Amino acid sequence: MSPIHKFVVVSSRLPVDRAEGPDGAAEWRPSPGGLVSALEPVMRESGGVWIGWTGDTGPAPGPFRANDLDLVGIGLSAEQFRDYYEGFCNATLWPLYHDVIAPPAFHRRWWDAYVTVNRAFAQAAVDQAAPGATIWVHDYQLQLVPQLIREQRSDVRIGFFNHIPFPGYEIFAQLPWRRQVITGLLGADLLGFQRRADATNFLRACRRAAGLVTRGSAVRVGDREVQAAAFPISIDAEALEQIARREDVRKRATEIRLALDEPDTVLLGIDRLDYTKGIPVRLRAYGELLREGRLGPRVVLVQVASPSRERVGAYQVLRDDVELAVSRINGEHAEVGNPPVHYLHQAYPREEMAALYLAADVMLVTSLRDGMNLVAKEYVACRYDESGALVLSEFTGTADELSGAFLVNPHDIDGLKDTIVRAATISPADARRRMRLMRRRVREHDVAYWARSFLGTLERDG
Ligand code: GDG
Repeated sequence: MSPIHKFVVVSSRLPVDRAEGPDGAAEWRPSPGGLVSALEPVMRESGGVWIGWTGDTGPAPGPFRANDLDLVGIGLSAEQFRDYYEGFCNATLWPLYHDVIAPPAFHRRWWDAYVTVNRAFAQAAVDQAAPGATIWVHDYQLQLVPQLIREQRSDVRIGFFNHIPFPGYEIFAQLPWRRQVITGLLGADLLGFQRRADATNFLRACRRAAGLVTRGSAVRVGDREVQAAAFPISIDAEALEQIARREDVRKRATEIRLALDEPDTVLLGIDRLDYTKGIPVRLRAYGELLREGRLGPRVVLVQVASPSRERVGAYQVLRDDVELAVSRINGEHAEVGNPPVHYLHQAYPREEMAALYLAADVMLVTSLRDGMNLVAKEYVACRYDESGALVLSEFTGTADELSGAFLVNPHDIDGLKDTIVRAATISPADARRRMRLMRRRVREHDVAYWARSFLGTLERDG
């Protein structure tokens, strides 16, 4: 097939999941997310194509159409799944880039698999891109792809966006392949990060690991200049608010509070079950507050912990820790039919998530480290009546944007407890003032704004 696409998105996962249809044949179901809704208009306008992994170890489907999108599926063998995905992506890069909250493992075999898989993604992009095309590569799983494309194609513009933090140099320097990663990334014309601090960390790594010269946000690479800057990602705030305003969703929110026995205060946590999200510190603070009676008798915590990376060791340990903590709290404080923690290790449809956001008085986001944290923004988008309070970790990208939140250091349990109490006892007027501030930010800087500003900068300066 000749390369025909003027716009190519390369991300670890495709925006569809393979499922079994009613007749037993494979079919593709949309897995909607902010990224898809932001990029869909650009994809349609420019006849774009999306390259990504299908999410299983079946054979690669190659180019196909689903959901009105042109897609190219990359396959992973069982070995690549283990060494590249579970290994180098989830057990080396993820903990390293999140400030080594869990110890990263370094294995040469995993690195080799990372190189091989990155090559396959890069080749697919090269094959799909029309002359002069724009290629947008996403995230830490694909850091070598920009340079691997550049080696074959000098005619294309390449952008890269890192969804997770970029660590300080003292941490990044642990990576045995740090120079190769920097070189891989610098194949791009524009590198986007969530926060300015991430871009600064990256620029420092260019100087220290690769001996390059930087000036402001630019890195000189031979005769090219690469830009590194912050583009904080966001959500489709309008679409989510529309869901939250639906009558059936509002009714469901009322039902949830009824099912919880109409407490005075509903606290909510929604996270992938990941050690970066600070679920254990949240439970610790909540357990102590219950013991001290500081939240009153009619309080509940609903904690959705959606299953994630269940075969990786650190995630199994975390799950055990969280479930032990939950049952300790419930064991100590529950009355029959009335547990103080409702723990849900399940994934829910968007509507149920919106109903939960509507049902919660206080949203708890206590990540130890988080590139952005979209859950915080989703809560704000759903609170169209301007009520509710957000407790937000300083170590999220979102904290740079939402000045109306109650900011906390999640490592400081006493500080966290005090902040939860303040948020739970906020006056309606103060809540409104804070929520209004946050809602304005999330509405104006939505995911479409993010995509426009990244692609605009790539076209202009890249
Ligand atoms: C990475 C970075 C950065 C969760 N459970 C369910 C569900 N979710 C949705 C949430 C939200 C998304 O998943 C999670 O996004 P986060 O930003 O909170 O976190 P990560 O998954 O770690 O994402 C992060 C992000 O990339 C974007 O750049 O912000 O820092 O780590 O949208 O609503 N959605 C549904 N059911 C669930 O059970 N439908």
